[in-house]
Amino acid sequence: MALVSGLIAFMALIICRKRQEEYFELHCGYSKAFQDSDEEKMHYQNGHVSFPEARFYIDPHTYEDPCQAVHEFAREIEASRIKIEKIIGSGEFGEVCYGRMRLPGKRDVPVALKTLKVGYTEKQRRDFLSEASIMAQFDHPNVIRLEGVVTRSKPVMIITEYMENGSLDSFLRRHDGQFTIIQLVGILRGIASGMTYLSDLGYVHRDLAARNILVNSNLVCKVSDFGLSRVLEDDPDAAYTTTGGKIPIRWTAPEAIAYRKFSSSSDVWSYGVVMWEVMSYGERPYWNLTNRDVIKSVEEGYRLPAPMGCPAALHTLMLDCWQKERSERPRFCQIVTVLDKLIRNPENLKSMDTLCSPLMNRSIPDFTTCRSVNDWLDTIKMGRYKSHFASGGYHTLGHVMSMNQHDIQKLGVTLMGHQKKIMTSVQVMRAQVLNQSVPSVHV
Ligand code: ACK
Repeated sequence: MALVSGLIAFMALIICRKRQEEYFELHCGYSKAFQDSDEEKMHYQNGHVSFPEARFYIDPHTYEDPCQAVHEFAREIEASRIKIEKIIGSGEFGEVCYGRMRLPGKRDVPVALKTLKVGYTEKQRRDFLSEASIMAQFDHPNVIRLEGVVTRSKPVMIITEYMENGSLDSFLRRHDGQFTIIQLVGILRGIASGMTYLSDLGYVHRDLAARNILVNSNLVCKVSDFGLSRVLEDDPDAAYTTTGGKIPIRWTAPEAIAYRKFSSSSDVWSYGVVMWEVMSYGERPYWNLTNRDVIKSVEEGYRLPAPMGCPAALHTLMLDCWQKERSERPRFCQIVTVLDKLIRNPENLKSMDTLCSPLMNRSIPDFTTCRSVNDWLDTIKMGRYKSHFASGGYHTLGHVMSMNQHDIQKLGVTLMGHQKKIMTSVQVMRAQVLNQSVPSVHV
């Protein structure tokens, strides 16, 4: 009798626990990973509550009061500890500033301050702070770090680490051609590592693009721009689709555009576009094609060509990220592995031969239509070297076509990326003029 009643009590206990777990999963949107001891083990570290064994991030919108979420995850910082020094940009909710933060017993640190503009609605405040609730749950060297929030005084602020070089797209444009391929692969590796961490936590970014990656003074790249409503209210590249959603078309996977199937696999597609942005030093994906044409071209199977000087191995990885079938795309952890191998064996980055698709040929300018050396330099966006060519005595395209890499160096083109770009287009022009087949990958 004692054995039977013991067994019944034990089973009842198991059933109760299971029900409780199901309830939490259903109502709180997070799983057992966050129950039990994990909750007891949370502790504050920098601006975060840290979860030693966290497996999933908690969507703050599953809280009845999302403001409660922010206080649960993020540390409140007294406004008197912050000194705003200058405005560095603007976001959907207000200005972004540079400032300094001094915490008791610590040296002051540079910080970025996202402010909520005056006259906000309650919904705006909630949406604004939801980004902090999400960010506070992350702790990875390639994900922007939250220092804390100011909510008890105005302006309401989100305080993050300061990234000296700002967003990646404009950073690359400012430094066109100035990095080695290995440095660029290092940048890509960092972003893939941050995304591996986020996807492992079950976080789908939905707006991964070079403009949403920040770069610090050591060239470390960190994924930023979290939150849910910000997808995609504050993204100038987001456009309304026929289904009413606002989506950054050029960066978004076809299934996410067509029926809003956002997943880590659609983030991988966007990552492929980020790779392309990085290797082309911040070129606009699909150039001046309209959004409608981008959707149509991608649907028809066209893919972005390898940027000038981009190793074939990297373009192949991009093409893998742009597989139509999302299950065939690599996972972020696999992307990290591939990039690590390339960093360890840089000779694999030497080949420029890659697959060719019709859209790729579209990217080859027709140099036979260039009327002068200056015209040609403008076409390849190397107009800054006009005076170098003129003073080197290169006044005609015929003369230019006889150049080799050494001649280009002698003109004073010191950046390796620019030398390659110019040399490649000289080779292509030569082939076009001689009516030979053009090595598509080199352009
Ligand atoms: O390209 P930027 O200088 O980098 O301009 C934008 C601007 O604010 C609006 O978003 C910059 N920004 C945003 N967050 C940070 C940060 N944590 N550190 C440095 N700059 C930032 C971004």
